[in-house]
Amino acid sequence: MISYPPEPFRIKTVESIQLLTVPEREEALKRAGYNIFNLNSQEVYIDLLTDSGTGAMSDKQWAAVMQGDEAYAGARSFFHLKEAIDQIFGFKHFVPTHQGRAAENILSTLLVKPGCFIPNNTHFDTTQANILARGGIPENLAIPEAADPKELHPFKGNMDIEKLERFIKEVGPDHIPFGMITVTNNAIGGQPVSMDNIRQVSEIYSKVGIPFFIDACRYAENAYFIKSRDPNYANKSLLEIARELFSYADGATMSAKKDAIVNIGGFFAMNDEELFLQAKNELILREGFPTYGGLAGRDLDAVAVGLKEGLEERYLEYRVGQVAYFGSRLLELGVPIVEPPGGHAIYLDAGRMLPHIPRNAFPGQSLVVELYREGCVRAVELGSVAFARKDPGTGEKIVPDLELVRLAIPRRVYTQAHIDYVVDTISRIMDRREEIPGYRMTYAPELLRHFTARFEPNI
Ligand code: P70
Repeated sequence: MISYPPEPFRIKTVESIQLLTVPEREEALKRAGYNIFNLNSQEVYIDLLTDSGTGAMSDKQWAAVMQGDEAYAGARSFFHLKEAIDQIFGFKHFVPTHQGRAAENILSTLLVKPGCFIPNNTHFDTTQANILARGGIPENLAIPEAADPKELHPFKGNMDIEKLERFIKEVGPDHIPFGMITVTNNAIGGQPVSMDNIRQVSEIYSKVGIPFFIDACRYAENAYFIKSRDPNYANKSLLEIARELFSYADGATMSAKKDAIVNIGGFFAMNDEELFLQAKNELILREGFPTYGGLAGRDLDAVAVGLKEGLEERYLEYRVGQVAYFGSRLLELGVPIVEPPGGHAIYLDAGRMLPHIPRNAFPGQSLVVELYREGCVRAVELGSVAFARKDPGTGEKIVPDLELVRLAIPRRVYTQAHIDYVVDTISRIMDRREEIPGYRMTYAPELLRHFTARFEPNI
């Protein structure tokens, strides 16, 4: 078993959590239509649904909140955020947004035309949906290793360079209004992208004049992996690594709810002046004035401080170490997970864990239900429920390579004892896994259906 550095912080405020009885959990599941998004958080003991907006803010962030400037225009808070974004990201312009998907919405509204293609290593749920909602076609071009949960590639989030070049040739650069890359690659295991890969992707896009945007939610965890896995960057600071990473792009969409450790916030950054002017107009229409963008001034201040804290090396060593510890404990028990563990979560391979459940009976969904039933633990399905979709061109059904269940670790929230509790829960599920039923979907919306679908056991 590996160990990880103790928390580089101490706990100042606590929030109590409670463990429901098994019959109470059963009741809650039925009422929720077997979709854990429909549970009340009071009904959950360890909540690993997401690492988004669920982190614990620091005393410095709370102090910054108290200093928020709530002026409608030109607030001091905006300039605090600008200073942090200038320092870390280095793009010429940005607009604050209330969260990541609002940035994606602006980008898609301005640039996606029906029938165009948007390549990415792997699109995550809201990126994919925002592109589809505007009639675009999201294209996933991750390296083949990404589809093999046992492949120990150090930068498994990479884009397949040859596939990207071929794809651009095939559809033509005129049909690609922009290209993306997601750091870390969330959909396939929170896996990092290497600096070399980002540089190569950037060169390919810029050769043919395609603007390149980074989906930057977990850029700090990605920077930490680059430092620890690429000897060329071992002696660089994380700030230097982040700055180099963004220097290859024309802009970024950011959900500050991840690596900026806030409960709400995001931004859309870019170098292009014309795009900035259009983004500001779109922002005013839907989010708010360009110096607050759908947030309160105090939120902007919390993001400004959080961006810097999220990039601290001692914190990231603990953070990535905690996830690695969780993964190593599960591997010891023979639990099939995506290897190596990523930056923010452990992904159970439900397809391998529950081989008796066919894909059309949603093994991932089934495992999510069992985690709650067995341990009052909440996780999320990232398989055929979250990612299956119709190809807008051919109408063919596209299913993801893997049936995954993600146990995301909120930042600075849970201790090793909490992780150990979840490991014990999973171990008990392993012991009775043959008896676990599949599910039938009784309500299935077209886009982002994992959030609202309903299910019935399919026994
Ligand atoms: C998550 C949440 C958000 C996200 C992301 C990437 C790579 C953009 C966004 C959008 C979404 C989620 C999934 C399951 C359960 C709860 C929440 N990811 N790009 O947990 O950002 O949420 O701020 O609009 O991961 O991974 P935002």
